[in-house]
Amino acid sequence: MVNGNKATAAYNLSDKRVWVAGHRGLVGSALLRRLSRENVELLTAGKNVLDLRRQQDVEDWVKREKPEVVFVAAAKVGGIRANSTRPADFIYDNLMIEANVIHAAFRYGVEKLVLLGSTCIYPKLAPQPIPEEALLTGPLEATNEWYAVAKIAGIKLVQAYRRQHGCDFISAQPTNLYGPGDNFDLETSHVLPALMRKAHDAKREGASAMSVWGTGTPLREFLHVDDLADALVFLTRNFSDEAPINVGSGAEISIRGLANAIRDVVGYQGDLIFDASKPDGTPRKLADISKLEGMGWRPRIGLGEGLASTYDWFLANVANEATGTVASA
Ligand code: GFB
Repeated sequence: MVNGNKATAAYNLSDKRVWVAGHRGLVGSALLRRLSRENVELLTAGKNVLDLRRQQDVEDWVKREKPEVVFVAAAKVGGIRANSTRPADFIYDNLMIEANVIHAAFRYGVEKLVLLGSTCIYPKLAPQPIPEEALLTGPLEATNEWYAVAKIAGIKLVQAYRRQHGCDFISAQPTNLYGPGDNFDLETSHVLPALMRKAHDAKREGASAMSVWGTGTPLREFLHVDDLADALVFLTRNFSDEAPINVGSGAEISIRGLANAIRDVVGYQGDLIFDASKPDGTPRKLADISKLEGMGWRPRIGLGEGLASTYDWFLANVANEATGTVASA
């Protein structure tokens, strides 16, 4: 049993039955890779087996499979365009997944649950770098408020089940993620895989330029998903508190800077054309990771190394497919 706002002693993961909900997504697949190095029994359920938006199905599955640890890595995710154009999917799917998994975890005695949030939960004009205390202190960024509201509800569910039922549930807020298993579909993806695909296609087609949405001035922080997975295992062991905790790389780059770095990795020498008819979104989003660093965890994969290995993964797994979509985690 835990107090609502008090950290407890280290949690022992050894020999536990660990369910990674959303194991085919960017985060879930990284968690499987990371957890394969631990002495745990991994549980997964594909979308064809279990629809996490259906409460009874989720309760039946948790009752039967008896996970002791749960990672809620399942979510409807996407880039700025997908968030803006499919608000109902983003709020409904995420609310249902979180509520169903968290409630079932409570009912069937899950020992530890880790909910994945996002730094877009913070106000559009939050102080930078953004401390966890900025939550609910101002209006959200309009392009992703539906997703953000659902993720804030998830944080509140975690807090409520801690306070009322003493559950050892926590929530982590990752910054913008990338890596193997990402979604490279130009309509629904985040910026990093989108620009990688655009640079790759432009090089292959001999195009003189590639398009970059917005003005190129927004600043973003990127974290390799293998670093995130490592941080999540660390937090499972060492963190028990109702307050959210940020997970980031601590380094930010402009969208123009990112586009240039991607051109270098891909070997594309054409121009960048900035399409100001597309939204910039929030001007800056750098997470304050001093709380996590203060506990002794540090990111290891720099952006240059991460872009190179992600491009290798793209070449091996996606480049020759028609669309390369992995639409939701
Ligand atoms: O990654 P992204 O789609 O989402 O866009 P957010 C980041 C920035 O890159 C925006 C620009 O300024 C985009 O206009 N950008 C430039 C592009 N070219 C492209 C392109 O080809 N594709 C895309 N997608 N962007 C998301 C939220 O916000 O962050 C999600 O919508 C989530 O809910 C995620 O929280 C982490 O960083 O703006």
